[in-house]
Amino acid sequence: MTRTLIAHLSPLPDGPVEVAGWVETVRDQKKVQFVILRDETGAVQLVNPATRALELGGEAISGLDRDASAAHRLDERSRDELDAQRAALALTETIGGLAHGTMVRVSGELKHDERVKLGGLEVKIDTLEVVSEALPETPIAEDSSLDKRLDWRFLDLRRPEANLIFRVQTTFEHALRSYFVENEYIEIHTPKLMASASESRAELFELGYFEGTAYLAQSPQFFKQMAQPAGFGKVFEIAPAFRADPSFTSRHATEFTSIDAEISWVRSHEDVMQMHEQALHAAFSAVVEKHGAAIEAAFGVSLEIPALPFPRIPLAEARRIVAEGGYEIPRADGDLDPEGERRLSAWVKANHGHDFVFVTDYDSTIRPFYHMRHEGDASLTNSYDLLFNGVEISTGAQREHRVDVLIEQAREKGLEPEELEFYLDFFRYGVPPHGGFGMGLARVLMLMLGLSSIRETTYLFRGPTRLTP
Ligand code: AMO
Repeated sequence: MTRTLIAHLSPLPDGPVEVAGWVETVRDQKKVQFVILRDETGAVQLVNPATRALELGGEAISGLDRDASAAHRLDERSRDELDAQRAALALTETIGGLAHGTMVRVSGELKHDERVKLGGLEVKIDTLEVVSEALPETPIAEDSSLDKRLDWRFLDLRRPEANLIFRVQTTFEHALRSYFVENEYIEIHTPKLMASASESRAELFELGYFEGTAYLAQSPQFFKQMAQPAGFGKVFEIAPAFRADPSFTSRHATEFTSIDAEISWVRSHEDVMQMHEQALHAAFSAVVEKHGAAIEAAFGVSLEIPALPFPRIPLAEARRIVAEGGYEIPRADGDLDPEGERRLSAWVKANHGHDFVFVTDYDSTIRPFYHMRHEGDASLTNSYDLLFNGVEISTGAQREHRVDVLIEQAREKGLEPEELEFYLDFFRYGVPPHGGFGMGLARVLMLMLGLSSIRETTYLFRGPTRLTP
């Protein structure tokens, strides 16, 4: 018989089934034993009516074990019955000794019974095979700290809520990929070993590379832009990015999955935002449809499909809104800080009923050299940040594609054009105007599910003091 996933038991008729998974709890009531068995899809109650085994089998077997000739005299029927009793007794003993986490394979009789709280069904155990034993003491409990849970991430991930996070991630990523593929984007895989920085130099991981030095890619920025003069038109990538960021906030990791897109022939950052919000709309629709009810049950979040278009607010106005709300951001001409982002999002929710907001037209002083500046006002850029439920999840922009302007802007930011020659070459042989965005996957999931840290929504978190497991 093949194994049935626990979530697939419910529609089956009463009858023989095989299930496999790990033991969550054992309730040994002596006259009857209950095991809660869990697999990747759910949990089911197993029952062993042990009474018979203990009362009949125990005595008869021990009697016969003492008197071998009596056993020999038994007729075939009695011997079969005795074997069955032996097996039942062994089963009862095995169940009594099962530690939490033990992996078992079970065959038994499925029975629908409305009185069973867990899913209205149970499986009466015929055979139970211990496939892999667990140590008796589990190193983490429900109330363990997040850090301790991360030490034992493989056990932590057995929680149904953790499992759900990564099912949601799968659906979200799949839907984004489908959006891109349906809209004729090309998927690219850019190298994560680089000869230079692509974002801030301060957050660069350096490593020995044969006789020289290499850097871990902070973003596919340069290479997704390269696809524009390469004539690819529209590209996307979902891949790791690395930042030597020493901060311990709930939203920063040293390695994270970045969702990047870049498209040709944009007229401004508005075209990028439209593509960005449509992709998110498609991905949220898929998540709400597939997991809306489970997310509500597990996290108490009633996830909504974000209405199109998302609100757009220029940074200067965002600063005003936050200031009028009584909060002073650390630098009046700087970016919003986390508290400023929270306040702006709350204002947007109250005034536009939206969980997302594009903050647009950042000052060129706080944007990288490759962002295109406003025509006629070089102090502002054709760029945006996307906030979701009070936190930045993405940065996007139209890029500067005129090589002379690009060189000038690089110099202004203290970068030597010689270091960027390979990148600058992209702009010397014909390049369409273009733009794109980068978005942190774990941040989107954290905010979508109302969780407090990207450590929960990253399969294996990497931070300044965490390189294991
Ligand atoms: P930026 O540096 O703003 O832009 O990054 C884009 C998005 O990536 C996520 N992110 C992070 N997530 C976890 N830990 C980190 N340390 C971390 N750093 C960034 C955030 C952020 O909004 N090249 C540009 C994008 C572009 O213009 O296309 C860039 O990397 O969600």
